[in-house]
Amino acid sequence: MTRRDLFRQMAAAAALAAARAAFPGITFAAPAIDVPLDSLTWKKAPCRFCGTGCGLLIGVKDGRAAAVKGDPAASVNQGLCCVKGYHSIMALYGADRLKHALVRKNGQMVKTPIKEALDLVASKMKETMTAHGKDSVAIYGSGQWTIPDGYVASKLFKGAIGTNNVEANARLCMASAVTGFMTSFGLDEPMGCYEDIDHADAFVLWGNNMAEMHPVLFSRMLDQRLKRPDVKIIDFATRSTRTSIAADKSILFKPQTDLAVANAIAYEILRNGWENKAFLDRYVSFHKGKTKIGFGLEDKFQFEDEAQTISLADYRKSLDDYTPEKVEAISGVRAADIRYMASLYGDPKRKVVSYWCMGMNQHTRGTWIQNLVYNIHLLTGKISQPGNGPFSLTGQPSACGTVREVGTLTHKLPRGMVTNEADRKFAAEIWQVPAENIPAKPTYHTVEMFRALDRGEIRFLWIQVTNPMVTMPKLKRYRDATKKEGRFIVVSDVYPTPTTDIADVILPSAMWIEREGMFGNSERRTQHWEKMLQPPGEAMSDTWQLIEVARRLGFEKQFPWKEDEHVEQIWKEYYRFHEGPKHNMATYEDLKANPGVIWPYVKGKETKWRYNAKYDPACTQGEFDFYGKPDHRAWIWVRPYEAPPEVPDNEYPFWLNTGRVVEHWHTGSMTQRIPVLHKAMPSAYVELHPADAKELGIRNGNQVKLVTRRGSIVLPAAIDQRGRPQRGMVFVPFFDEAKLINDLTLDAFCPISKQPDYKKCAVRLERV
Ligand SMILES: Nc1nc2c(c(=O)[nH]1)N[C@H]1C(S)=C(S)[C@@H](COP(=O)(O)OP(=O)(O)OC[C@H]3O[C@@H](n4cnc5c(=O)[nH]c(N)nc54)[C@H](O)[C@@H]3O)O[C@H]1N2
Ligand SMILES: Nc1nc2c(c(=O)[nH]1)N[C@H]1C(S)=C(S)[C@@H](COP(=O)(O)OP(=O)(O)OC[C@H]3O[C@@H](n4cnc5c(=O)[nH]c(N)nc54)[C@H](O)[C@@H]3O)O[C@H]1N2
Ligand code: SF4
Ligand SMILES: [Mo]
Repeated sequence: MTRRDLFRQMAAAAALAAARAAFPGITFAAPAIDVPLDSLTWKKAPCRFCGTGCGLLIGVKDGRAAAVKGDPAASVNQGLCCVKGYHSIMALYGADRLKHALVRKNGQMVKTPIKEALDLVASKMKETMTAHGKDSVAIYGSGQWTIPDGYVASKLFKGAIGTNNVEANARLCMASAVTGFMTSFGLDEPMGCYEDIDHADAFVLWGNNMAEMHPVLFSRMLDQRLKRPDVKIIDFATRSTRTSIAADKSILFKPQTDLAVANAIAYEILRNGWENKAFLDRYVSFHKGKTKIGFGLEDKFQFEDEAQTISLADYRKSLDDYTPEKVEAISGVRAADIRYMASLYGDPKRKVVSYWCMGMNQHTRGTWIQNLVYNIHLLTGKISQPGNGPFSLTGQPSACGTVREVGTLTHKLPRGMVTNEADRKFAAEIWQVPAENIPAKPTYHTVEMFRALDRGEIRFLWIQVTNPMVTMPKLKRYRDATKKEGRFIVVSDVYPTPTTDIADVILPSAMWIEREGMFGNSERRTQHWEKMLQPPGEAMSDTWQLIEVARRLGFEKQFPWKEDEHVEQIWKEYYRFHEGPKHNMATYEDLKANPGVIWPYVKGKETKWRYNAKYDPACTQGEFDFYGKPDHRAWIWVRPYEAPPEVPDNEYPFWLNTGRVVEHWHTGSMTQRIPVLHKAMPSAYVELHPADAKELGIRNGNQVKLVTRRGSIVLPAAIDQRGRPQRGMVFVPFFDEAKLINDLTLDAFCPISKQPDYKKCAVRLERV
């Protein structure tokens, strides 16, 4: 039976009675509830799914999670959830949950005691390092790693073993957000918080489908518009979605031309004299970087930007190429609409929040477009105040908490960078390893890590909480790489996936509330949950798997923690990295006592707006203090519009855009196993504009072959179903592991962030 048949069977069983038999003890959202609510014990946990970080209460009875509700005490969601949150506990109980370790023997996966599998992992690592050196072993983790998972992975690989071969899928997701923050402010993560929603008068969405991907935050915005009818929501996007329909104004632009539009808005602000002169004078400096910076399509691509300081006059002059009329010709956005957007930002009486997610991050000029949106907020001084600010939304539940704050990326340490000697020394002291252990040079970012696996520089790869054999761009190359002779792949997961399909060892993981953990959401909020359930079979948390292997490698001293206390002990050690007013975290005790705590958490108080002396105790000069930069100023950047590497032509005349749907989490490994979600959205499709469909003779449901320079796939056409692409563009979601759209995508990336662009490449359509 294929996995797809299994999902179908499980969904068929969702006819309620049958489903209850399949998931005894689960309360379905249906009239018949067989667990009396007052018999449940309720415990808090952040939602397993998106970076919104809703607080949930989980009802547990007899060792099973039986019910979920939104936590009314959680400020994020105030008792509300979306479909994924409400069904989250069902993801624990799919029929084919991995319960035992599996080891490949003569081509077959053989059930193996987990202790033996861990022995094999450790001995393979040793053997590989002996033969090929430390940089031949690597770990590829995730923004769904808990904070302890990522911390232990970083300490083991960077500190104990001594390789910077640590990366995470957040490179595919948040890397441009990080480099955007670093280049504009010198410190990562948003200055504001979700409370901005309660104060803002206008919301500009710069290419994200919030109604489906951050639904609870979107409802908070809609709620504000109901309460204050003057509130405006602008959806600036390349595709019409549910977000566009709910917005007050939908403005569509051609892919990549957001760069030009952002510059045109800045042009208009300056032309009208809407800039905040006092703010610019005191708190902003102006800079210019390199141009024509490439796309990373070739192996071992290197790029280093160089900042040149310029004046406001130079900056103003650079915008001459971006008059609304010129930009209308590039972007397809009417000059009047550009002026309208500029007027929202320019109106001193209106508070504006900008939101974005993958439209701006998965972009070959991802760092630049972040800089350009920051420019607009800096020009008008609309930043770091309640209701005013740019806000980069995160995707995964702990892309911030784990990948960005613990620093599970090749160049990062929990505090600072591997390239900085003081940072290495600081980490080595806490980790109790010699400072020389931590190499001073970063190795591979994610795309390059898989390329190195292909080239044979990496021989051993441990993959945890991510499904790269569905989610890597230009997938075929990297799938073939994993199957090459002499490569050893370990995969920790909770279900069989295309990634476990290529593994040599599969380790069954304890999932979410089956272990203790912490996540950090989009608004710098750290959230703790306790272990509520016993994991099935021999499943073990990702943290504990790493500790077991670390000890087998001889690092007992660095990993001395006790099984029932290790999360607390790890937190207490990790806490030391961020001490100080700029990043202080909550104590373990405070985390346990609250639904979540925003950092910097100083003297028992959350810092909701950073860089504003009214709220942020780390400010030492002026009303605003952008202390992340040596000049204590935020940086405005000159960044031009540059076209992407692959654009439609005669042979491949359409743009291919990819993304998500509300029902599914990424590769569907969890949500496809939740019958109601699978039934609501069973398989992938290609969305076309009705006029293009008509021209090609394609009707709803017809099979269409999509061909790019890298591969092809056949999908049913969806015309005016969930969303509508512009003419000349198509959209395909990536949740369906049976229809791998990433066989078609391109692995071009932003040269500064190294984040790939899944939103644009050129495709041909053929009716089958
Ligand atoms: N239901 C659900 N929710 C999720 C997830 C999920 O899998 N399912 N995943 C979570 C994760 S990890 C992430 S990263 C987020 C993603 O959240 P989103 O970014 O909201 O979702 P996507 O579908 O990836 O991207 C959609 C947007 O990309 C924009 N876009 C395309 N091309 C361009 C361009 O050239 N420039 C700009 N500016 N925009 C462009 C489109 O206009 C569209 O609005 O969702 C999170 N939430
Ligand atoms: N075409 C296209 N591709 C994309 C994107 C896109 O927009 N378009 N977006 C990119 C982005 S933004 C992201 S974030 C990535 C997401 O890509 P992935 O991280 O690869 O996708 P997930 O489905 O979230 O994978 C998580 C895996 O962890 C498993 N899992 C769940 N809980 C646990 C646990 O507790 N422990 C362990 N060990 N495993 C667990 C799940 O079963 C699943 O296999 O995809 C990227 N790829
Ligand atoms: S919005 Fe995100 S965090 Fe909240 S319930 Fe839905 S998936 Fe979970
Ligand atoms: Mo993501």
